[in-house]
Amino acid sequence: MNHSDRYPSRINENPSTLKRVDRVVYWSDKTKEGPLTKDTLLSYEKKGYLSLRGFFSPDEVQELRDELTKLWQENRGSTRKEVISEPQSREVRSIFAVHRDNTVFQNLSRHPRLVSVAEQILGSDVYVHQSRINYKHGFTGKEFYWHSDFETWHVEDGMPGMRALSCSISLEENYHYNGPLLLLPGSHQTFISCVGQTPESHYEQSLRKQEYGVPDQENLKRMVEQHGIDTMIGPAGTVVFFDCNTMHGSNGNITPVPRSNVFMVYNSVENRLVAPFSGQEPRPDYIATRD
Ligand code: 6CS
Ligand code: FE
Repeated sequence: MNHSDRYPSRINENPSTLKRVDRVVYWSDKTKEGPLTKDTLLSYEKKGYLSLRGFFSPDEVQELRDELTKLWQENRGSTRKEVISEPQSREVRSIFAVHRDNTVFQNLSRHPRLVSVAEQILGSDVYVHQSRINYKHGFTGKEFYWHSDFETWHVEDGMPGMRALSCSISLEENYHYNGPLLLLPGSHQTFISCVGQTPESHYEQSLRKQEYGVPDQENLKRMVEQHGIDTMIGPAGTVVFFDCNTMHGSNGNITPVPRSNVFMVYNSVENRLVAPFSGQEPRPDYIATRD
């Protein structure tokens, strides 16, 4: 069955914008039972993100940070496909599928306080679409250019609609200077249709430095003028929940202070992946869970 493509991208040679047609908060009985108050949900619906400080205690953070360091030591110079190095060096940039391959991060992906927020916002049971550690080491951590995750997950993974969210869990203090997550509040209501054709096996390059499926500068400029840029600073243990279509990025880290975050992406079971809208082969399971 061919799913109609409600968010066509990387098809035309000119960029365009589309109004979001999906809900942000899937108000349902689950919404009433969940941990977030109605006001908090309304704020998430308006801004497309939510930052909760002190979500994890210093002890919980320390256990995650120790595991993150252990994984980094074990995977330095690794040729495993889940290990992504920085564009110009062998420095570890990201490790994918930690929810699948590592017990500590598997437990984290099933943490009731995380899952209950995701289920409340998405109004259904959820599953992990993707997990990754972004190390952004001191001195060598490079930028993540502006993008909407959903644009990639729709085109390259076949995610039908906007019913997914990311949790960025800070394992180090995120200052304004060590490459914190930058979000455009309210940008989730607009889908920027990107230009260009998705190269074959694009992920082998895009996870190091994304060049296709990135929004054009004119639309980005307009979005920043309209919404402004929020910088997600906060102590380790802060969790930022953001909608799959919230425009975001982060700068490089030339300071000595690492900015290591772990990301858990939850998708609604009502929004399971179909054939990629690029018409290409699906990306591997360590990037997009399909089973
Ligand atoms: O392609 C992806 O799925 C990954 N790329 C970016 C820049 N953010 C989402 C995800 O980690
Ligand atoms: Fe992203």
